[in-house]
Amino acid sequence: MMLMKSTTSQSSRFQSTNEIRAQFTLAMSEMYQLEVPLYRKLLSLANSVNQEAINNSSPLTPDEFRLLQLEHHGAIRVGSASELFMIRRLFNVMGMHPVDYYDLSVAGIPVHSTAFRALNRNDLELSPFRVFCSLLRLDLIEDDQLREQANGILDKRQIFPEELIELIDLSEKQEGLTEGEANSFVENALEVFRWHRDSTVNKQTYDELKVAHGLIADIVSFKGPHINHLTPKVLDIDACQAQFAQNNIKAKAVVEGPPKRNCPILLRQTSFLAIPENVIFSDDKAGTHTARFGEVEQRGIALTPKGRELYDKLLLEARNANTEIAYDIRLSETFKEFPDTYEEIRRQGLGYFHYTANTASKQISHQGNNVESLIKEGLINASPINYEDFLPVSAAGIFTSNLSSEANITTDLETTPILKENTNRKHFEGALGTKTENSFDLYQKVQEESLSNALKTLGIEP
Ligand code: OOG
Ligand code: NI
Repeated sequence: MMLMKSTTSQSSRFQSTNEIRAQFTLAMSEMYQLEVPLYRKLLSLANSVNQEAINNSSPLTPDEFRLLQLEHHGAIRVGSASELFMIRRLFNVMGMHPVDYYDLSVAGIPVHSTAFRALNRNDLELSPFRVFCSLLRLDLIEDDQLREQANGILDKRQIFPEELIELIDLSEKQEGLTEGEANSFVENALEVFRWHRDSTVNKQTYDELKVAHGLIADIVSFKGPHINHLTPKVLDIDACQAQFAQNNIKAKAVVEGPPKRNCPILLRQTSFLAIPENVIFSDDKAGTHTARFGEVEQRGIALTPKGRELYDKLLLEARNANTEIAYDIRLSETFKEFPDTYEEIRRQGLGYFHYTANTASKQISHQGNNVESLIKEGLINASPINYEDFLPVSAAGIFTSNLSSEANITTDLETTPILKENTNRKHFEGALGTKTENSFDLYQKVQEESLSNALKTLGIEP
């Protein structure tokens, strides 16, 4: 068992939430490698790409290397408000809290989502695992009868083992779990995300749900919200994409997110396509279901609202530009407008930075607290803050690549009706039982606190 300090105050008789999350990540990874053997292959590809990248640049610290070996995220899809409510309580036991709201219905995908993750840098560094969690929007099924039927099926299912519910109650009551309780919690939580090849519906119902939308069939037809992918971090995602092709692994046509840059921004992702798995329907008919895949991610600096606005604008431009030109070329072209040095990104207020005092050069000749001149004088260092969240357009791309072809998706993120989004968010947060954290606020807070600490260290009034 890894030894980890928790930044949250907990009595020592309890496991830290970081430890429970780390243990859960390992257990999930082992389970998924057994369930989806191609994922095991992806892990080994990711590993060799990372080794190669490390050989070609500066070596990693042991801690950076340890982090690289761990899955950074996974995703699940739940069917009802009560399932989402309990999932929130489940992740809370592991120190994971809902951050941001993603309305994917604007991209023709009948879900809305959040990501459960640790909130502060320390905790994320100790155990980075987060879960992108989507809730089905049953109201988007047009056929009244099918909607009622799906509702009835979801109403009847219980995805959480009794023992797990008791452990979640206990953890909330005593504000933590002992080592023994935590082991049992991880074991039981794993059951929620396990694959079941026995479908709860007959073949005809499955087919009807699938015609309505591939995602609806995936969410409604099974005993629980099977984990649908896991995602390790890679240091060179383009090399990974090339490796998929070289190994004859069918992958997404394009890497989602920004282009390759000197100063990576936000998040780039690609995946191997979902594989067909054998299922047995409740009428004993055999069939296949295609929903589960493997993904890799590469992360860069978190952007401010101003930086994000520029990112969204350029991405849209690239998507709408002359489609006779290859997408990655269009993307690099349009993103030339986005500054590609950290200095410019900082000066234009496009990204978030973590500030530290450089006490070695403490020859305070300095007057005033102008950050730019403090940096120029070498009194303060600024390092980029890593983006820890997701991107709705990319997520929509990941969803669509992994759905069967009959699903009729239209991507139209430009025309998000804001009022409607607010109503949807209210419903989502109502089901969740809490508001989602705003990631901009979280990054802003880290930046502000680091700056005020740096100034204090230098003895300068903020
Ligand atoms: C989630 C897709 C979104 C990502 O990395 O953007 C996602 C899903 O397929 O359920 O995981
Ligand atoms: Ni993902």
